[in-house]
Amino acid sequence: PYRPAWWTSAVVYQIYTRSFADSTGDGIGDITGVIERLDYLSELGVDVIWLSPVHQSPQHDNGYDISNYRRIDHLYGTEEEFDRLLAEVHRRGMKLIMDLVVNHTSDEHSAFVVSSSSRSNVSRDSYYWRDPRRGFSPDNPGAEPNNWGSIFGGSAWKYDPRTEQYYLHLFSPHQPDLNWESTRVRTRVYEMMNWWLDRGIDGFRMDAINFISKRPALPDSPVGSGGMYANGAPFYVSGPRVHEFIQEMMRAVFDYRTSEYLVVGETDGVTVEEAVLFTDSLRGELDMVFQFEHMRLDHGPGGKWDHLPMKLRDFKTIANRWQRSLADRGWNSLYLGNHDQPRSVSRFGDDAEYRYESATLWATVIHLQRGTPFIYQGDEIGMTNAGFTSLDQYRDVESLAYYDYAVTRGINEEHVLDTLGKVSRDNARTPMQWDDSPNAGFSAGKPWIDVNPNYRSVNAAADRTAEKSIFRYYQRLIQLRHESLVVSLGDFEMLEPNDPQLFAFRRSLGNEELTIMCNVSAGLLPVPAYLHGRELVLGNYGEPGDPNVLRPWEARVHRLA
Ligand code: TEU
Repeated sequence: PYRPAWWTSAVVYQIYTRSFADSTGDGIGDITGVIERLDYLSELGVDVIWLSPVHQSPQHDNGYDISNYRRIDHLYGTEEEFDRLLAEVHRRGMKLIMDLVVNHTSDEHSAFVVSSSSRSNVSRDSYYWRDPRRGFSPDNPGAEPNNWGSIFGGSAWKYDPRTEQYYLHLFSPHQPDLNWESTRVRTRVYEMMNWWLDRGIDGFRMDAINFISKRPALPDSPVGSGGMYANGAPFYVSGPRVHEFIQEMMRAVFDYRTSEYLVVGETDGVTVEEAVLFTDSLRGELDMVFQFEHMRLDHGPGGKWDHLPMKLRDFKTIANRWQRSLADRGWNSLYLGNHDQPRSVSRFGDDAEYRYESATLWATVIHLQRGTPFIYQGDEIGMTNAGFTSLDQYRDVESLAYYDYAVTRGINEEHVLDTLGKVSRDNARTPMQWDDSPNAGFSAGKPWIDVNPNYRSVNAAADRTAEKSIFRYYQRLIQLRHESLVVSLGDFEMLEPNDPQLFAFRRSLGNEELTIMCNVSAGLLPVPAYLHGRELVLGNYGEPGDPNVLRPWEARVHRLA
């Protein structure tokens, strides 16, 4: 008989360790800090914790540049503390998945140190090394092996005068791309994955995993070649051998394991067609993927830094397409935020007048679709964008690179800081706001990044005892998913697809049916007659309202009576 996978009714909580809880007073979140807060997560009701990288790293990209995959970085704690975390998570009936960052390593990883030491050594082809383009003198613009730009700005190639060749880095120069064409690389990755699963973790969040297969010729890209560098994405996003590599990985690592694991791929640029291939359980690839189409709706032609307001209709169109396309053969992850995105209540809601209402409305939209919801730390208490006003408050390699790029091209600084204030990844990386004590209870020392000054009113302690509690609302949503099959497995039908303010959809399974109605605006919204008069299962307004009208940012969940 068809037994739905365990994660169809699970909820995942992402911990960005560096900003979660500091137990030593050095201003940086750590593993013991996570252990001390596990009861909070149990009470929220989440099933899985996704822990952002705590592996040994020079921290150029806050741990997404790994120099030793089998060591915990001393910044975050000891091997014993990690094993204690794992035991404490399992003791509470939760699971722990880790980031797997294998599109690239740190440039301080021993494999890269050896690889870069000479033109011919056992590790040389573990990375992408290429000669300067003919006719150009090395380390000058145009000499790079192709015209690809790095996702963090500048060229995707760095020249190494020691061997007079360039190496490829889709991200920062401290993150050289691994050459997955090399069987030696793939074997070493699978061995490391097995080592972690043998240690007892419950799966992986696979970082940039759809970038690992590049078009072998690494050709110039015609896309966006107008600027200094082009967009190489057509030659590395979901590349020619990506499915072959992932199927080989899953066989090598999971074929002989019977526990219940979770494997989610971070696949920026993935299409629904590709996502079906990645998540169709008959193909033996991934359980689910993070797609990014709804994360680009407020990007103008110039990309993420060319910020413009999102149109709800576009969001609904994307949600409907992903729900319908993966309904039978695949599975969706459901998310609005993570450590790379601005805070969702500021980006999609109203973080001032209607912070509680809009945070709970968007949580309703995410948690009641078909898929596995991912909660980013702090979203369960409606944490907002950082409100930074000066450059020296920023830490993120991507944001600092953008500032340099923009200001050197003469864009006025005020506009650049305004854009960073809306878009920077640091918006989601300020310390978790636990209570109104100094540093929001995050640390007894000076935090590595400023605490949001609104912590005195926006914090877990205040929210949990508030009459309008976002935390308690999330608890109800999670409980609904645990209790009702129509939430985890029911069909999805978008309602009023063209309405610019109403986000309404129906879930149905057998004779069970839920209708979800959300007024994504600060105005009043008439409710279509056919949606009237059903039993209210959950709502984000305390007192029942006029059945004919939705109040500002009101979410209502009805069961067919
Ligand atoms: O992000 C990979 C990715 O898809 C990026 O385009 C990401 O969406 C971008 O940073 C947003 O502007 C992963 C990690 O989530 C990110 O934190 C790392 O910086 C990156 O890989 C490199 O490891």
